[in-house]
Amino acid sequence: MTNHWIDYQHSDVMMNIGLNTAENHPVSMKWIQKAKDRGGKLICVDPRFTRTAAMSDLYVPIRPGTNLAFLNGMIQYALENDLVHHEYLINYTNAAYLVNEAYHFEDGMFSGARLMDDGIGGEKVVYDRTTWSYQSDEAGQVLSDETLEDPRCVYQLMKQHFRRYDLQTVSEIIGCPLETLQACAALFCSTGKPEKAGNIMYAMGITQFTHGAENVRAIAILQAILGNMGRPGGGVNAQRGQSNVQGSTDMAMLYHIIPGYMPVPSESLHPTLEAYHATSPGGYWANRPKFMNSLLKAFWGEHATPGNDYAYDYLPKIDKERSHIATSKYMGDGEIKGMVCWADNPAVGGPTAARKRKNSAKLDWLVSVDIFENETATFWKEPGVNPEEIDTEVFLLPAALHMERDGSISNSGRWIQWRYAAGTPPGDCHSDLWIVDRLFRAVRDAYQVDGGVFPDPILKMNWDYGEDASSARVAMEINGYDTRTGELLTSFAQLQDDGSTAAGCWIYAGYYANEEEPACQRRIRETEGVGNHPEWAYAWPINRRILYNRCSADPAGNSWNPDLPLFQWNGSGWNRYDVPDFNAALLPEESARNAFIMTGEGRARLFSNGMVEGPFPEHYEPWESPLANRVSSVQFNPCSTVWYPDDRADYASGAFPLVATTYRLSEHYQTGMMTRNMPWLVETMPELFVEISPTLAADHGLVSGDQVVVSSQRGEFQAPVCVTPRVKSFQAGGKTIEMVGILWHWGYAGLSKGPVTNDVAPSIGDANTTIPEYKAFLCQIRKVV
Ligand SMILES: Nc1nc2c(c(=O)[nH]1)N[C@H]1C(S)=C(S)[C@@H](COP(=O)(O)OP(=O)(O)OC[C@H]3O[C@@H](n4cnc5c(=O)[nH]c(N)nc54)[C@H](O)[C@@H]3O)O[C@H]1N2
Ligand SMILES: Nc1nc2c(c(=O)[nH]1)N[C@H]1C(S)=C(S)[C@@H](COP(=O)(O)OP(=O)(O)OC[C@H]3O[C@@H](n4cnc5c(=O)[nH]c(N)nc54)[C@H](O)[C@@H]3O)O[C@H]1N2
Ligand SMILES: [Mo]
Repeated sequence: MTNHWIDYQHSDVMMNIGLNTAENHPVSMKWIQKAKDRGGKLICVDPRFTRTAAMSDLYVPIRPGTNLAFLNGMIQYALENDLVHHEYLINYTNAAYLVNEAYHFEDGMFSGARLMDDGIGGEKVVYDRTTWSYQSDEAGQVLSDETLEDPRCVYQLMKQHFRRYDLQTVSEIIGCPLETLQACAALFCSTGKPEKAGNIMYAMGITQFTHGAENVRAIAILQAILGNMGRPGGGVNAQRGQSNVQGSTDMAMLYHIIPGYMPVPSESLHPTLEAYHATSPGGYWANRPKFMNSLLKAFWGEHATPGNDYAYDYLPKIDKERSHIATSKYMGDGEIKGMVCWADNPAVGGPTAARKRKNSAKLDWLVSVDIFENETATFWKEPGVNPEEIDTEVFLLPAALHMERDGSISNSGRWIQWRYAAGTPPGDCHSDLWIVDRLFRAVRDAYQVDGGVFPDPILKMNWDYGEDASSARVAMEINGYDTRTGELLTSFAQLQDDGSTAAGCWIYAGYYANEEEPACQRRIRETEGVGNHPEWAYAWPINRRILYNRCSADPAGNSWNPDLPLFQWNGSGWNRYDVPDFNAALLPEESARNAFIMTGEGRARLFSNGMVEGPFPEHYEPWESPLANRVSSVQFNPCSTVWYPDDRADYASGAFPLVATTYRLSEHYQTGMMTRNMPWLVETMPELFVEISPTLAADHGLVSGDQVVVSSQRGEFQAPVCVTPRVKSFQAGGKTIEMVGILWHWGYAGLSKGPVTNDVAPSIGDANTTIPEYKAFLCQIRKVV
């Protein structure tokens, strides 16, 4: 999130897209309501009429998997009707920059396309991104045209690219009436006025697609051209999911990053520390060697020295893709022998989950660290499976609940807040920290006694958190310290690359700086200002509440919205309500040149070489779709890896004519372990069901409560139907397309049991992140008689 929940109250228009705020993030609804009370408008873009839709001023139905056509349509509308924020565009984005003459786009493909081996026996498009660059003069200075008239400037290339996404075309792709789309575009693009702020919030209905990352990028572009970034009430706001998923992502839960969003070192790209540092991007990232060397110092302490490249060789290097989908595949191939499933239940939550359970049987051992005995831990006794045929040894380590331990939690708005234990765990249960500490020490002891192929990374690890693993000691290590004095750091600006500092996660530097009263434990409410509450908890980085906040004021330093000043230049300095995301010692005109400090050019990138599929977002259909791509001959994301080619249904066969999408209920949580074991929640929502429209029900002779089998190319399950007008068919591409809404909270463990619906979901993912395409695939239903 660039902003935070409380900041929603300042939005003039809020777009809730691919997200069901009212049911899945109910607390944030309070701040949406506050904005509405002040005259703000809420738009809800969703295939279903959700409870969020019921609260909105405008509901926009959308065929699952077509967000990019919709968002590109919004961008096109803003460009075509000149609703962009001009001064912002010229000063804070790369709109005026001239692009390499060799860059081009034709029929769904960008320049540089090459068909390459995908590493698993197939092929995919991997772009050579050389032409996705700027023109520069002999001195290396980027050329630009502030009149925005040069045909090679980003702005003109954008106009060319997005021209194909007129609202009529978009309406035919996404299945939303043209008038609704026009009303939506006019309302949201009204925030292009300098004094107005628009906020886009999203979640899984944006990301869970083969082109999910491009959806997010399109949101960023739309927000940049309307001048909505860095402003109170604006921003690109991902409403994060699991409690502390923000914190765990910051700490490198994802396979392709290490703490603080640095890339995981790869064997081929970064064989040495020097090679790793050489790939540091420009902008503020030029400081990455300081963050990295400090991280290595935190890991290996006195053993990390300039002489051994700060023990860089101890850090494991990635060899190939290790995403969720990939890992399960390699497990099935017999390459992976053991798995630790820590607070994870892939037997229910993973795509094509039956295959994941089958692949688990190939493991020699499986450890489940969990508060319940979930489906993953009991895969060997799933109904229909014979335990005698499974050799996997399964260990269950009982964990403590979050209420039974202390530590920090980072919320969607990046606020790191400390929690205190409210009880002690029962029986043999222990906190996850206690378990990981004991596990590490046991492994270290084993290495000490038995030796091993490469014991140094374990034996020399800087690991001492006390007998019972103190979370405060871990927090201080993450916060960072001076390695000579042990003094805690107060800011990441203090980090050095010479071994004099250590820090477990550079963006967290300062959150635990004062041991007596750590910033993340503060609870002081703000009495004036814009609701940033700077002394309540600690927002990373450096307690900054709104990112890119130089953009809240014009180049001269005047707040775009005088009624809501975040930064206002007073002639000699800034009146401020936030920590500057820019060099506040400079004159306003100077800092304005570097308003997006993390990018090399200091500007928001409307044209970028950062994504694998292209410099501009382009609509492709989901992997399985009922329609041919309307805007090009490229059917689905050509850069996605196809892990299981035989898993794809051919729409033309007629076997799977319906579109499936999956989503959540308020009463249940994820794979259901934490809610299907609660009698009162089971009582409120006792069993699985699927939702269909009255018209589809009529086609199949179904009424609510009838049992159906839902099938896909990959599997099937049985459930009762709920016939509801919340679900409607779509008129798109000259067809009537019906949808089946699938919940995925059930499994064969726990108090309330039901089929694992993810058995029908496809194991294909986004080309940048490999998040599975859970939200749009083909299926069929048949009545059980
Ligand atoms: N009660 C409850 N709360 C939760 C959770 C839970 O399981 N239960 N899970 C938590 C977690 S981990 C997460 S990640 C978040 C997820 O939060 P959300 O993203 O809100 O969760 P979903 O219900 O999966 O999906 C949101 C909406 O996307 C819509 N959708 C499907 N396809 C499309 C599409 O193509 N375009 C658009 N625009 N919308 C589409 C669905 O109809 C659905 O209403 O919720 C968190 N909060
Ligand atoms: N079809 C479909 N599938 C989806 C999604 C979708 O929208 N559609 N959404 C995806 C998303 S966004 C997510 S986040 C995943 C979620 O997938 P999972 O993370 O696998 O699902 P959870 O049910 O949250 O399971 C986590 C496990 O953690 C355990 N647990 C809870 N608290 C603790 C604790 O303090 N310590 C330990 N050790 N264990 C604990 C729970 O008992 C549970 O067994 O599912 C994904 N799957
Ligand atoms: Mo999630």
